[in-house]
Amino acid sequence: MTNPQLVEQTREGSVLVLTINNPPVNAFSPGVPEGLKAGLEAAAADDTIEAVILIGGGRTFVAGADIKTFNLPRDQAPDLRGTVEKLDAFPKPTVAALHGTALGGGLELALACTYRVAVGGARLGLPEVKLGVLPGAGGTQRLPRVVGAPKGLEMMLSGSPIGAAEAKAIGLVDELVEGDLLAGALSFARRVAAARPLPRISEREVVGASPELFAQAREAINKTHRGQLSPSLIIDLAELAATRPFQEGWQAEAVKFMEARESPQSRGLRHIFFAERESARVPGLAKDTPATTIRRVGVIGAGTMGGGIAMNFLNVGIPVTIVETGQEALDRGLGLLRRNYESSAKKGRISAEDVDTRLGLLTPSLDLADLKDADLIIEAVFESMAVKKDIFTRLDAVAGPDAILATNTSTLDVNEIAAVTSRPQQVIGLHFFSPANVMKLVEIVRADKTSDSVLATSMAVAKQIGKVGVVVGVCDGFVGNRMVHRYGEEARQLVEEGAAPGDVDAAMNALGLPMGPFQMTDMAGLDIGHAIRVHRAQQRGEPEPDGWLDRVVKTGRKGQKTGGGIYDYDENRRPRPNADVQALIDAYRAEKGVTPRELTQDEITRRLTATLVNEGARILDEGIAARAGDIDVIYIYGYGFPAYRGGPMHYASEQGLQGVVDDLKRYGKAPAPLLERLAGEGKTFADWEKEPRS
Ligand code: T1G
Repeated sequence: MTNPQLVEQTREGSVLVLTINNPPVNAFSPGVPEGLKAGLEAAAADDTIEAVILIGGGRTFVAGADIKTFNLPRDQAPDLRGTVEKLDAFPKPTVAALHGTALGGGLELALACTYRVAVGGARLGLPEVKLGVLPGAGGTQRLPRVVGAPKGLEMMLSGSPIGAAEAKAIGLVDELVEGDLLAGALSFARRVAAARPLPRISEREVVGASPELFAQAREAINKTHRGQLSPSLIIDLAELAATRPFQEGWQAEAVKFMEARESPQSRGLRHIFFAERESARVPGLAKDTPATTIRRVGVIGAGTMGGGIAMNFLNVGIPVTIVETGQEALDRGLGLLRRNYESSAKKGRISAEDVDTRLGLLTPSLDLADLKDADLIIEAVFESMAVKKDIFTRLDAVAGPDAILATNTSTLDVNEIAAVTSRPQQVIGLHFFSPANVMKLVEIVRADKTSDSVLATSMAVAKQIGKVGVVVGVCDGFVGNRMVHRYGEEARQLVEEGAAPGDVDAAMNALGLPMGPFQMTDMAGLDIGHAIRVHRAQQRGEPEPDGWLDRVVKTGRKGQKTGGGIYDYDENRRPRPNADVQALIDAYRAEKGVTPRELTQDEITRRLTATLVNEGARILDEGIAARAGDIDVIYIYGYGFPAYRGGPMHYASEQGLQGVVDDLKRYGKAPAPLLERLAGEGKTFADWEKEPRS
């Protein structure tokens, strides 16, 4: 199938320009290889054509292979390797003209061209590792031949793009173009049209390689990419590029690419790639819903959360007025903010003038009335409904008529907060995760009366400050905290039955979570979790919780902040079991008449993941989350679930939902009705998402 409009041929004197038009990112979709093939054949057949330019139409060069085609059988996927081979063998100079992004297969196309020119804002990279695959169209063999083994490994293992200036400096780009890219590329092409022999990257040697380099790289990925497949394959291929002829590495790359592409890890990462973008589509919210521009932000509360939230806006140049109740708390908050920026500057993440610029946008205040000009006001005070209601009542009287009033509550009922104002349609929840200036996730809590415009503005603001905003409904704990509450309950139950806290954490570390439930609790503070459990018990008229962990809190061990909680910590904050805690657990089991038993890592992992998925299914059934992919995005970005597992819901679908139901029943838990139905029908959550909605 040739789709001529996907690749447009334009004659510019003795140069043929091939423009790839496949919006929005010129992915290498079906039709593109055919169009390029037709263009190259036309150029080869016409002696008056002396050179060929490849350029992207619209906002970018080719942003890579079309990820949507990864599930196609190999022979139906767009033939990127075949196109690269045609370019590499082409008898006339080819020039890749780069703007926007040349990523993955896009950069591989450019590397197969004779030359590369770019405008200053172009970015070049091989991000395949972020999708659990590897550069499969020559990148592992050509990049090291251009930039050397160390830089090639760094780019392929990090997946991070570099700018055009750096690319020029390391020889990845032959010329930087000022002004119009096509004009610059034409001028370059005419200059090199007669140059022979044509320089071919495939004929070059790799510099900077050594057995130590590859050994160090293998050592490093054990930390940076623990448990992942494609990084080690990339290192193997880079080593082949340095030690074997091009064709051998080229062939080996095709085999290893397919191995990676078929891996569950790549399926998980590709699921999240699309789920994250899908989560930006809010059911029932028209895509063109007007979002208002946020020019000034107010933050109430200068504690850890308030300060972190403020930083997000200061970082993108939006002025913030931050309000506290007393000068001491305000000064403490400002001091923390300054220290955070100065620490980033010391690490070279920002410049010294950034520190001053950002702090220069911050206005401290002790008076809510100073928020009258703010377009968005975010309350980030103590997690008490009474306190929040008081603040929103006072805010209602001082905030501008169109201001959005947001609460950062992590569990409380946003409808109840909205109800104390005269403008519930302008009230929303923006649940940031601590540390708020670092964690990418924001749960956008849509209250019953939140207007579409406020919702659309909140989604736009989340993107503007570099966050992943996921819309959730109002319930206790929304999505993430509601799931983690159940997960914590099950984790404590596992200990009650006989597992040591360290066993439970080790199981989840093995699954790929950087922190297991008890490591996480020790970091957050045991007293925080205890207070939430007490609050919930009071709300339900139940007796105060008195589980083994509640008893640990009462001994004064509150976690890392008191030097120890469930664990003791050495000078590197490595957790070690504490004998008194273990004795308390033993005594608790004896008091409950529990004879401790051995729990395998497999049982621990299955029970904890089943618990997460079961609560996730209930959340879907109640409409608190719109998609299982939204829950996966939340649990990856908010709670450290490994992206290469695709998130809890995708992971369970891959394992088979019937197994989850069986696990729940085996350990006495009631499967959520939706989970049981899907399992019974042999479906996955992705199938559920395709079901018509009533
Ligand atoms: N394939 C298919 N669709 C893609 C795509 C891709 N490579 N990249 C983006 N999209 C869609 C995306 O889903 C969204 O769709 C729309 O384009 C805009 O994307 C053989 C195997 C380029 C930096 O990993 O990093 O080449 O939601 O919202 O913020 O070696 O997209 O509108 O329906 O992200 O401006 C390697 C992935 C592939 C690049 C632009 N390439 N993309 O960011 O827009 S593997 C990548 C990005 C490969 C070869 C290997 C970003 C972007 P929708 P967006 P953006």
